[in-house]
Amino acid sequence: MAESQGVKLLGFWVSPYVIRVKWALKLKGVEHEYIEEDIFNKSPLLLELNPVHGQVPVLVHDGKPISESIVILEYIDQVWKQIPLLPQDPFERAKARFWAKFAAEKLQQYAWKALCSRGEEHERAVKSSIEALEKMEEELNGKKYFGGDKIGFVDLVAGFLSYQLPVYEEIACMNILDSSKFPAITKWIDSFRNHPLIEQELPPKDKMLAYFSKRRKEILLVENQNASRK
Ligand SMILES: N[C@@H](CCC(=O)N[C@@H](CS)C(=O)NCC(=O)O)C(=O)O
Repeated sequence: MAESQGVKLLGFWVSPYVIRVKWALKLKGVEHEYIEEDIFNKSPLLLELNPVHGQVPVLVHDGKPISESIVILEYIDQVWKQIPLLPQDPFERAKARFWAKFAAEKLQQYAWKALCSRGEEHERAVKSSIEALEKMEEELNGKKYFGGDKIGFVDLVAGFLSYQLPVYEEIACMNILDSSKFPAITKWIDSFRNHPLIEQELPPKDKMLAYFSKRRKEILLVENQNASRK
């Protein structure tokens, strides 16, 4: 495939931002070279390619670097037109962008906060996660995927729910994704996770449990130290 020449992805194995880009490349059949980064000891290449944030993912296409996972997804969708991720209709497109933004900026952030906080802050974050999930449940109702019959833009952005949220729940002993309360999301998770191309890019659960338990401890420790300094 001529246009897929010179595609590189700088990533980090458990990053939900990276994984959504990997899924998009897989779904579209774009061959690429994957370069694993150590985000705790960033390479000169990463800092050169993403000098503003120094974060992964970075997609490099024909030598040009693109950062920010959602921007990358849109770029991929415009360059490799097969298996479209965003709808063609302008209104439906705007709606898909709206829900992707909601999943990334609300749900994902609340769930992370719920994992990495204690006490009232934790309770508030769990409540906000559940309320955000209720909105996603309503949006999904009746459809197999957020994108309709096929996996689309919103599915890729909300995909972290299917494999990271259960890990957060186990570590922080919390119940956000109650299947009786969220039947549509529960069904969606099942279809999404079991899609052969999605499944291939899911990090091993035991490795995620170990990684996020450690991150949570580190973040809570820093918060305790800051609180005792006040
Ligand atoms: N808004 C960015 C977030 C990317 C991000 O937070 N990446 C993390 C890995 S999960 C990272 O590179 N962290 C290193 C750092 O922030 O210094 C996106 O959507 O791509």
